[in-house]
Amino acid sequence: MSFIDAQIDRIVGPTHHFGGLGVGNVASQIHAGQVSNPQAAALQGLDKMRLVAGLGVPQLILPPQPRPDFHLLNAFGFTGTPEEILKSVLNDDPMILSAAASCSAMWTANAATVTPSCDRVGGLPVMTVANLSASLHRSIEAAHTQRELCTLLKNGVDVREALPGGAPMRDEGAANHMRFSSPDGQSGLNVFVHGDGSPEPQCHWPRQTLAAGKAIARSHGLRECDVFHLKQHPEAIDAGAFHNDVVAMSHHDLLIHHEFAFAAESCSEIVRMQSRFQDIVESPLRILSIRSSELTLEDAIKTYFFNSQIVSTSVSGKTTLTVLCPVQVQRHPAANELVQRLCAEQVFDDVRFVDLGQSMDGGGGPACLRLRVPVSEQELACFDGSAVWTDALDSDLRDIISDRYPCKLQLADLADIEICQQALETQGVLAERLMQNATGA
Ligand code: SUG
Repeated sequence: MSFIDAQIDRIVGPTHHFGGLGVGNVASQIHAGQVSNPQAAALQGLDKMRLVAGLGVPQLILPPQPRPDFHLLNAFGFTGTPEEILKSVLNDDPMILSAAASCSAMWTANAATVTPSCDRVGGLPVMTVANLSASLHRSIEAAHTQRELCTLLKNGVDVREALPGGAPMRDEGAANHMRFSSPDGQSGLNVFVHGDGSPEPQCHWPRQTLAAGKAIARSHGLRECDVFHLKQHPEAIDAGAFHNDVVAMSHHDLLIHHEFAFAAESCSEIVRMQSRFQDIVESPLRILSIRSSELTLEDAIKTYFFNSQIVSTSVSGKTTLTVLCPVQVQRHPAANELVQRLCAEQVFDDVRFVDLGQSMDGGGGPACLRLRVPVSEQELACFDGSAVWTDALDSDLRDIISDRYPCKLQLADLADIEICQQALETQGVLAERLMQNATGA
């Protein structure tokens, strides 16, 4: 049986704005307070989904999570009519308004950690929803994400609730998890990446803990010999690599990482990983460490080179690897040269450049915008059909977004009841259109 990576993306919501809320996230902080374009953000996301679906990769779509989240505002003591609540939260604590209206759930690589059935000692594929407890605006995603994933994946995947425990159990999902496998997706090794522990970064709080990675590995029933824990390089975290997928990309038997992605203490674990891979897959794990002389850490973070999205398709036994890079890579001489070199060396068969400017300004590139779920064909067939990308769905979603989304938004606009009501209604219209998809509308 072979396994293919289904990709789950989410439509960016109509309250997309630059709140500067991303912990240790340089792009989010640089763009804080700038005027956003929610309509462009949502259309850019759909462009990427269309590209991926067009390559023959299963593409699934989630609607935006409802924002602003009035339950959160009530829980923090803001009461009265919705209009009064919005005004008083803007006056008292604008950061809370920003968190309640954040569309950060668009970065689905942070939705969950996924274990396919073939990596487990027995049973269904399993997912643990990420608690995202390093930041307020992201921690409010988990409960809704769990309900959505349960509906989407029906009974085909055991979707587990987020780890309890708060800060000591900080978990950011698949952004800090890599899975290596044979080209048919079988025989997986699972690598969890954390940032805590000595030596600690000096400027930014590490978002993922070793304890969280260990808890997920245990509860997913992974074989101990196939689990590896790597530590992020503290300098990478300090430079703005708040997630591992900002400095490392992985697919099947390929790991491409910046030389400063992992702490020196992780070297022996990487050696153990290579040796285990060779034992079970009977071919080498291809590890390409990119030197700073080729691409500095700063430029890697600026261009999000390592956040490129790798997808593969297999036709008559021939696998084609396509890499979707942000246009920032194409525009940057060293990063562009690097991807062209990797194509010339046939590490990739093709490169496509995608303009995700609105997401990039919040610190999310192509790979942040998708959750990979390795599934067999039978498992995929059990998923909820309403989320499956189709031409007709794409076209209707674009119409709704073009008609109803604002093209300019700033934090103060989110205290406007009409803008918020329109946003909540639009999220309902998008969810409704997705639901009709199951019936082939
Ligand atoms: O968690 N940005 C997100 C970006 C997530 C990127 N995901 C991966 N690397 N997989 C974050 O920092 C910015 C929100 C704001 O600034 O309003 C934000 O949450």
